[in-house]
Amino acid sequence: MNEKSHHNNEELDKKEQQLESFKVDNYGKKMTTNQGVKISNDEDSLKAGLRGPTLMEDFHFREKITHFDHERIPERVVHARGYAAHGEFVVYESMKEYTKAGFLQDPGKKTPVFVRFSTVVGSVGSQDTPRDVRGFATKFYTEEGNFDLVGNNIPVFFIQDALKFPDVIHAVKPEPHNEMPQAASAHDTFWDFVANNQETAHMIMWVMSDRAIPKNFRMMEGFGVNTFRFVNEDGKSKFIKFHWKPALGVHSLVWDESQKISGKDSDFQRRDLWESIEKGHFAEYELGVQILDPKDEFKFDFDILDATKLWPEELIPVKIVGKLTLNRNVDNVFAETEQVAFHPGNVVPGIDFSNDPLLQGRLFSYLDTQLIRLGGPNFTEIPINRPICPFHNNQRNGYSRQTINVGKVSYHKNSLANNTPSTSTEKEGGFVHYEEKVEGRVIRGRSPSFDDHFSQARLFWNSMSPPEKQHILDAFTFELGKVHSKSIRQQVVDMFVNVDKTLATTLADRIDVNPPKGNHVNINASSPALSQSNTIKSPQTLKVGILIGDGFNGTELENTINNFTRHGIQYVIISEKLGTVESAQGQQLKVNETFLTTYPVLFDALFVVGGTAKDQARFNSDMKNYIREAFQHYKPILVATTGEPFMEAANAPEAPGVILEKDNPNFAQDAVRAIAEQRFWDRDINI
Ligand code: HDE
Repeated sequence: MNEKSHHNNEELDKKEQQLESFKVDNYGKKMTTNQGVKISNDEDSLKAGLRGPTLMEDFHFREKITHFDHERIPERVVHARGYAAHGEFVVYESMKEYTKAGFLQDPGKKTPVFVRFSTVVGSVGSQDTPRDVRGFATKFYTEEGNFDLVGNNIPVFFIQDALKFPDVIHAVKPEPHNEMPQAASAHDTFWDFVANNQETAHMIMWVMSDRAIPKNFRMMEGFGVNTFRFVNEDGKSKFIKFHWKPALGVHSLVWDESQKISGKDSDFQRRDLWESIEKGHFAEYELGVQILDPKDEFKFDFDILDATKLWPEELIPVKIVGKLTLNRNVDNVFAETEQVAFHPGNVVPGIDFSNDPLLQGRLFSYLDTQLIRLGGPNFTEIPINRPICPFHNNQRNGYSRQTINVGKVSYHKNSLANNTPSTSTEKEGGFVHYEEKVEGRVIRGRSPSFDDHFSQARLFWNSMSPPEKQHILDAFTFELGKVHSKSIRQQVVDMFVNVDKTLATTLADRIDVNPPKGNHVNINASSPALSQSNTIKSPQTLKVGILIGDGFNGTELENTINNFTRHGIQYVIISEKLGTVESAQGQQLKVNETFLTTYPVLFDALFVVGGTAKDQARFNSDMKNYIREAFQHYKPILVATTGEPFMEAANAPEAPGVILEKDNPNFAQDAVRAIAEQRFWDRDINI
């Protein structure tokens, strides 16, 4: 059994057991070719003479090199860079009233899941922290077949009709003539698309907000985006939207930080997920659904089939259904994460589609893309994609078929096999599509109910806290500052005046275009659920960098570290060199990182302890740089009595979120509270 497993001695769950049967461990084995022939020499190719040419008959060489030459498969056309983990989903409360989906019937029922997180734009080797949408795709291995919830961390989308998907992606990907910039929307073609396709307005507000630079995968929401249906045993249907709510709240990076992380640790978010799971800090999210009775379909000032609109939670509450826990890392990233094939069309009885034209197009695209990416129709046989329930049909052959179907019947209906495999009635669990009444003329067009592109964009803007608004303005300024075409910059300003006049006017001034004419749409409503300032704040799993030299106060430090551990806070000891540092009282402390191997952007907070060092001048300068960087990213900075002189040297004044230990009987609580707060936006960072 996999040593990393979370199960200890419990029975392996079904999916894990299934995967187990495909695992191969080479440890201690003899090396062979793929034909099973034992290999005598794996260093030298077969030659005519020791200094002569290599021979064609070297089958070992040919097999090894050929296999290597074919190791790559096409990366996903979007969401190429991703990272995944296994876990389980547990139902809190029966959803029987709304859906007959088997995995949602019984409180406590567990379903194995596989979740892949991703960025959208960058290629597979790009960095983890660009400004981008994050994918949040979940495969539920239910007993009635696989259900895939293929979502994003932003609840709306750029476009309303799937026919435009290639256009938005072509516009945002690196520009074709020079393949730049990688994993970035800050370039002409993207903003040209935005200004000329104004249905993008709402999504752009989200992409310019802190949502597009999440701190890590564990601290972001997920959304199904498209409208789906629940259907219950009586055939009654409701419209629904899916949500994932992270247990640790929604938290983001700051832009300068996220750019620096791209260089200092381009694997930042995958590392966070991997290490958290290895340490037993499992990622947790609650599944929620917004449920809408079809009789209310036309009650709102937006169309519920329009994927550029969200359903404000204050109007349609999110009902919490169950909990997702990611608790096991993959064994092999290619076999599992790269080969997993998600598809919003993978549904089970009780879940069905709506006529959302974006969803309808997706229902074609995912299956189509798997065929090219995974090399034919047999990708459902790849271990990570197999359902845990039995599967039988008359599909046969194709590239790399694994199943050896026995018998001569591969057609329906038949008498030779007693007309099996046989279909199932609805009562027996057969999937029967919801019988929605549809009427209309064949028409290539869009419903006028999709026409309003700005009301919800403004609702989002109205819902932001002042620092969040500032970040949005700064993001627009950054992105458009990199757009060379003045005409595009002007078009964007003229577009976003519809969302907010001050935003567009300030932006115009910053990017050298004319102030916009006109005014924003007349919407004053806001939705508090959209602001991250209202999110959960917990110190759990946050990481403190302890900056330390020799001669620190051992008791003080021990108390603080013990207090961190009590609150689930992690810490890393950073000093001038690897080895140990020694307290004034003679205690030794192991150093985990040096000023050179890590960087303040990789921590949630700093604890400035200070001390003496071999190269004091260098130490002082490193301390100063670390403190200034964390200070400018609004992070909590805790200061031991021995650390105060370093704060002065860094010109980091007493400011919100700077917590001094000296003469402070409440230091322990203050420190934990500050760490949980994560950012102190009211700090003046212009030091
Ligand atoms: Fe996707 N999308 N998408 N998408 N999408 C793909 O499928 C597509 C959309 C999402 O980790 C592709 O296997 C179209 C919305 C995620 O493997 C492709 C449209 C949402 C992932 C595809 C959309 C998503 C994908 C590329 C417009 C949020 C990664 C590789 C109608 C609800 C899944 C692949 C993973 C991947 C098509 C829009 C989420 C090409 C045509 C909206 C999370 O099939």
